[in-house]
Amino acid sequence: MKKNQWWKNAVVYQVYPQSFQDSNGDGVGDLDGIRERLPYIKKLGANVIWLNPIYASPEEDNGYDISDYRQINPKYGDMKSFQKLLDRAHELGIKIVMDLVVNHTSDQHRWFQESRKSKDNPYRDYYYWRDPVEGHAPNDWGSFFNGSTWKYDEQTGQYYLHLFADGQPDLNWENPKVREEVKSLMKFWLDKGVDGFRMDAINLISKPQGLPDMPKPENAKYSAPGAGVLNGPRLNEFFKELNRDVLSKYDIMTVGEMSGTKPEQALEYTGFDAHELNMVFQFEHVELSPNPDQRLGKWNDQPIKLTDLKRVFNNWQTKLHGKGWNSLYWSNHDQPRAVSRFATDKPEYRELAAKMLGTTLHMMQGTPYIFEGEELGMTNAHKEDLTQYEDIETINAYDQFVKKEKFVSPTKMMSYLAHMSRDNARTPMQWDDSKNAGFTTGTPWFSVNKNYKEINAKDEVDDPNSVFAYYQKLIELRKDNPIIIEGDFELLDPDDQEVFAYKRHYQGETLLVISNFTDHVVERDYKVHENAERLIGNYADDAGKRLRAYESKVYKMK
Ligand code: TEU
Repeated sequence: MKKNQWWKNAVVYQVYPQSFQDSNGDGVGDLDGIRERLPYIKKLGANVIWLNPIYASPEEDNGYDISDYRQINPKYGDMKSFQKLLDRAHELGIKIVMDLVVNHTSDQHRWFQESRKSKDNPYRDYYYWRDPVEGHAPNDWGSFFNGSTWKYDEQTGQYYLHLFADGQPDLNWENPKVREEVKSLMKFWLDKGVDGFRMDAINLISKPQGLPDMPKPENAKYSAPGAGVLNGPRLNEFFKELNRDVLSKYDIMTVGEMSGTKPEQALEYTGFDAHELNMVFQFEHVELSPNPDQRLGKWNDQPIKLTDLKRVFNNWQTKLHGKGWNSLYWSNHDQPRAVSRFATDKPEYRELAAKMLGTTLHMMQGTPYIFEGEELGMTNAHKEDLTQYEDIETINAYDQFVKKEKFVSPTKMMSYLAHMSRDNARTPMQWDDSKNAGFTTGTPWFSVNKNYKEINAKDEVDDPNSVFAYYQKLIELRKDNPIIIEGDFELLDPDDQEVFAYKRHYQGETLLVISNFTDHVVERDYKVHENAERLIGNYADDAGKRLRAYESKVYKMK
């Protein structure tokens, strides 16, 4: 199969199906709703959609707990509506990438239902079952959603492993039958014509041999989630097998979701000669926030330090250049909203800040991912009450740190949630200023952000000064400027705590990207040539060395 690496030129738009567009008034987004909105995505200029899971699921973790990989969750539609969506997208020149969630299944999946029946069931070994050790769980691993990764099952007197919720038992990839099942379901979707996979938590599939205890943070009962389990011993081998037997036979793209991964490891997986995956989602920039205590994991309410952010991007940009491929993202369904977290959502600066972040990221090397609403500058939800949250990670964390351990005060924890909860990203798409922001005519499954009258697509799509119009232009620029796709990366002034500036070089051209991350004026001299062309900027005019609040601009020079 001839491969042209089309994914290098792609811009991906992430659709969180339940929150995108409801077409039948039941309050939940659906596949027909997405199809109706394809012209919007086309207008933005993105040419690939990543769809979060739409498969049958009891939804303990918003669809990341799959009970049947070959069925569509009825609340989203059926296989016919899926095929119609795929066909229409293809007609418009938009590809669709599916979420592949195969580190674990739902406990309602037929394999697990069989597996738990008896120790000699043919499916027993599809999962990890272990005897209790001195009346306790087999090891000290901590789950991503708090507590132990082991759950005791009365029926056979053994524990099963779940790195996420108890309803998400981990598949045993050591068992070749499991790998054959995964390959078969991948082919099922690829044969329908889908254009690739975003592979969920995929660097957790190879567990360390013997499942040993892992070091614990001080005073903690369990090891940190994923500690010692990420990027396990057989990961490269499993990827090569998937590539050889399935991926290489189709003209598709793959992106592996891989927290805790360094550029050196990413190169093993995405290196152009590796025959594994096309790119990974690394987590280093989204895990930078200062952590008040190791036990708290991701929970905090502090801004990141710009010098740290620059260090991380510089490392990825330079180490992968010419050898592997980066994915570029500020936000997704697991992260808070980009403006709220990396800049500001204060109304007077929000639009400037959203455009500034867009520029900073989209001028780097790699495939950009835009999470629905990011192109409008949508913000965190600023919820004030725990009952307004629904995400399992958020609720479990509150239960553990506030209620069980009394380790964090309720007020402080609410502040952490407002800053970091995944629910900030999951509020419905803001289409217009009508009731429920035009997302649904019914009662939305999750409440709409209160600011939808000020921030919505209807106001933005035809306004040449909107965040939407700015993102359109950023996407357009990569079509006419191969330097954005191919150029190398040079970070300027790594110790500057206010401005993120870098250069790209390609075939005698230089791109200079300048972003002021502060809300005040700063002066910087980057020796911009007189004949430099200003390709884009978030202020109407150019004030030269004076950089205004959240100002961002890009020059092209010979
Ligand atoms: O996320 C995997 C993952 O690494 C997350 O646990 C991440 O660290 C966390 O969400 C940050 O807050 C994937 C999916 O993207 C996520 O939505 C699922 O909950 C998870 O896998 C389990 O399938």
